[in-house]
Formats: sequence, structure tokens, C-alpha cells
Amino acid sequence: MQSSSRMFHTLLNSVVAASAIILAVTSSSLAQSPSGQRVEIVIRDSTFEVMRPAPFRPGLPTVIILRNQDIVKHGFTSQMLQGILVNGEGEGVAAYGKGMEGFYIDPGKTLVIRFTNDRPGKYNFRCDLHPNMKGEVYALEIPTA
Ligand SMILES: [Cu+2]
Repeated sequence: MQSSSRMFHTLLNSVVAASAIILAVTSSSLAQSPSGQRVEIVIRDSTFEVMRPAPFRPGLPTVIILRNQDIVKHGFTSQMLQGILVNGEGEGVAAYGKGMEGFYIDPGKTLVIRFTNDRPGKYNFRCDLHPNMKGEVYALEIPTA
């Protein structure tokens, strides 16, 4: 009885220590602002550039802001949008729903995509018009103390 209680304590201590380390590593690189978590991506010369790359936290509302600075249309599609409610908005037009495969952004335009992704992991995104255009973002769990 006594030994099992001690073992429980030891286990609990190591769990606390482990989550403290994870918190220390990830919280410094997390992109969070009072307005929620945003990921800003600029498209330039047929390349996706993630501004201030940082993982976002699953389970919280997330905003992706996509700016197309090229003179050609580009696409944005990702597994991260599949099977969940997604809101895409730009130039006074908004699309909302589940099962959206992706979006197109006209030259010089900005698209705002809102969603809440509950699944942590690495997510690739790409432009289906230009097979070389690819990028990635991370959704990472942050343990609460
Ligand atoms: Cu493209």
C-alpha cells in the first residue's frame, strides 16, 4: 500500500516535469496575439512565404491570411481544412462550409480563412495550379499547468 502510493507520487512528479519542459520549449515560439492565433502567408514569385513561422494550437480559432502579390492567380489547398467547418472571405465574398478542398486567390488580392482544427500535426499546403508551390504549418498541443 505504502509502496504503491510512493510510486504514484514519483509518476506524478515526472509527468509534471515533462509538461513543464514541453511548455518552455513551445510557448516561446507560439504565434499568439490578443486577437487570436493568426498565420500570415504571402505569395510572391510563385512561392508561399509563411511570415514569422510558428506552430498554432489545435482546438482554438485560427485565421490564415493569404496575400497574393503576384500577377497571376494562385490556389490554396490543404489537408488541414478537410472535414471541418471552414470560412473563406475576400473581396466582399464569403464561403462557409464543410468539405472545402481549397480556394483561389486572384492577383493582388487577400483571402482570409477561418477554422478550428482539433488535430495536432504537420500540415502541408499547396497551390493546385502550380505543382512546385508548397508550404507547411504545424499544429501543436501546449499542455496547461
Ligand atoms: Cu500558384
